[in-house]
Amino acid sequence: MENHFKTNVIDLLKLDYGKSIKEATTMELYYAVSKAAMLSLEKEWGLNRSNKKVCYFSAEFLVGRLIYSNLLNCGLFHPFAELMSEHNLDIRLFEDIDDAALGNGGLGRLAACFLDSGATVGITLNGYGIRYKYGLFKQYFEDGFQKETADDWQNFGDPWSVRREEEKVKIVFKNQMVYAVPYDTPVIGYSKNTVNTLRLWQAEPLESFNFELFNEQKYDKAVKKKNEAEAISSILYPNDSTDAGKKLRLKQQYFFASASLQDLFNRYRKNFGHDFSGFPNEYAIQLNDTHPVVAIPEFIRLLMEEEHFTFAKAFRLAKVTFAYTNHTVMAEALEKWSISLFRAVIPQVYKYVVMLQKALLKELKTRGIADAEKQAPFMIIDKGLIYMARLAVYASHSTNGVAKLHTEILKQEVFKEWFEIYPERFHNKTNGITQRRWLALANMELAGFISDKIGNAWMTDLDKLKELERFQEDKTAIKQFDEIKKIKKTQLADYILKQEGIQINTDFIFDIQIKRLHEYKRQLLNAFSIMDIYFGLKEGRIKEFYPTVFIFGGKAAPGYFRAKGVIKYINEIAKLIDSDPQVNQRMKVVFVSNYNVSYAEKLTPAADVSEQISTAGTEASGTGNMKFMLNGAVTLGTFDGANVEIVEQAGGENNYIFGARIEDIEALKDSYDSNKIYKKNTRIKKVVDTLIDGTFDDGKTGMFKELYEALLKGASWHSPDHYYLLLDFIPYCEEKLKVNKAYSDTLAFRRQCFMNTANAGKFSSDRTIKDYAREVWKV
Ligand code: GPQ
Repeated sequence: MENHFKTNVIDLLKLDYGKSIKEATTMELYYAVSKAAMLSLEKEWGLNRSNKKVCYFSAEFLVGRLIYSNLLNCGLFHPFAELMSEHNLDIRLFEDIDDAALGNGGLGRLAACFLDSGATVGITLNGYGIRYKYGLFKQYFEDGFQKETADDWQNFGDPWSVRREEEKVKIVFKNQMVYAVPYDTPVIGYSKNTVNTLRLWQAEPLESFNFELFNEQKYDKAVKKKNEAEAISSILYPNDSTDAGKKLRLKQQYFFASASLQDLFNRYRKNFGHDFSGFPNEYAIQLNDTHPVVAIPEFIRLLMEEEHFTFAKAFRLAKVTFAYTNHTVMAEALEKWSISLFRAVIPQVYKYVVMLQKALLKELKTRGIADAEKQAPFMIIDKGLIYMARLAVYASHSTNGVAKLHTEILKQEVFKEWFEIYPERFHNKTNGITQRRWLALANMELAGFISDKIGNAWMTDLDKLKELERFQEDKTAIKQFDEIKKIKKTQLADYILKQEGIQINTDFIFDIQIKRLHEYKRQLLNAFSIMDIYFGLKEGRIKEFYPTVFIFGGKAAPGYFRAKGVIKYINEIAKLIDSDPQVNQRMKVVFVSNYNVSYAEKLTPAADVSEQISTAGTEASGTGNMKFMLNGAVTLGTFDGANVEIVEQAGGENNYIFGARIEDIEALKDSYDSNKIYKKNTRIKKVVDTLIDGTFDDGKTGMFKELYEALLKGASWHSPDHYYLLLDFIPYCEEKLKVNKAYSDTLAFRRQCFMNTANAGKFSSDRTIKDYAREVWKV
């Protein structure tokens, strides 16, 4: 097989391009290597397994670059590396191939990690989503401002997918009918244990163009339907954790939900005819947040209209089939559709939402929840809106949060009343990450070190990392570990130089915050702390300071004015520090451009300090935090999301936790006064004032003033400083200096990092998937 692989690459190049390896372009080689790997799956892919199949419905799959992980999982990485070296080629040449960025951030990346784990642990877990023509926009900076360009990822071809023309289905909207055409990508488990499928739907017109209109020379009209159809799968909405309530978005959701269900129904009928009572024994459907929740009324509709089910029976089947994962407690992300919009797009489905609402009211009454006030938190339809999260809790058997703390908030606040009537439906499934991509591939040096010490069983059993603990007092081992970090820092520095044209000193501490730009994630707080250090150094208030580079990466939604203001502010700080000889040998700020999965694979292994500083109670889980931990960074963070569990595993003594906890915020929130803090504390005032005192220039956009006012005046939709930056400011700065100090004792600090790696076992998505399999999907 391995030998076949090499000759297949060569044959494919000849066949498709008439070229030898030497003559082939990177893209041609990419194509040939990918296709040769696909050929090796012939036996495994598409095996009809008789076990229960789990369908992961998600609007986002942030798979990143597939070629290296697929080669690894196919067991072809070695022959590939050999082939490259035989021809004097660098195995990294495919880094020129863009990521498939069919997701925004954590939610989409989680879906991708889950697919990897599902196939590796050997369950049938297939992904269903949308084949966006354009993924998440590409980001670049112009004078420190974020600019966006389209992500035309298919420009590089898509050798990993196969179009399944014969399995297309029709999707009906009120004023439109389109095809959903599936493109299948193999999801390859480690060692090809199992090969599952990621099925992404592409929207296409029923006919390419209208010949009659064409003959009448009405060319625009002739292609109008085509364009309107293709629009449905044209672009990924770039808003992370916010609900824009747009018509096209609802179309997208219904499009892939209905297509996926029709697909499952077609398959089911082939095997079992029209007796759908056994459907839940064959399929479990996991809804990734509310984006695919419209699948529930659609499921009921299909059963009633095509299989002549009664509502009661269809509803019962839906509940057994569906499970729902919630990924945020923030109100602005919990999707609500206006009834009028919903009916304007999919009137045929609305009917079934109304039936669900009626059934709900009836059930509430039998439970003695009769008056309007008590019913309010349950209402699926209320005051012109449809509440998708409530629909999901009501018409499924399982609702889960993504970290312990998050699940507690769901039970006690967001879905409090639901939890009271259905306690058995709620449970926690702490997120995880795949160690194949985030350690084996992203950090081969550390992976090699670990396997050297404890063997390579950790590749499929991450708890094995615990065995590293016996080396914690072994100075040679810790020094090796330190050396590896140095290598990763050097590699990152080289890459940043190449990508950004910015030089960084690898002797500096690498302090990294990479994630979507969001007020609740508080990149602005990080920026403030950097300004405080800047002033502290200049004033002589801070005497000892280990040189540090503060690295940021992340995209702001194009319409998110404040988030863009924060990017500009950080870029201004970078400029200020660079041009100040008094400090520029001791600190540096870099905002890398176009942060994505592949960039994360370079940044994460190089971090000394992982910044996880969201306001307590706002970050559902986080998964970047786990990637840093696994790669041996200490967490500088709040008691939020999965940080809590990271500290639980790796120990408070090996991490740096600061700031208000949920209870603290709860207790003071009614009397919170950011102005008082601002006026009283001169350090805080000095830093915050840089937003308005002319220290920085925002190019007359008013961005900085607006940030200032958000902190001190609030806005029509929120109170001043509603993410408590000023509250946590001083504790954060103190903790940051504590990490800084700890770093100067290299060995002791590296031991802390080492203990994080050794205790990261829990955060394998293999564990998460097994938990879902056992407790939710029953497979
Ligand atoms: N998350 Cl609701 C997203 O990335 N996008 C979203 O639209 C929503 C949530 C994240 C969440 O913010 C993180 O805390 C989680 O770790 C991640 O989902 C995966 O659960």
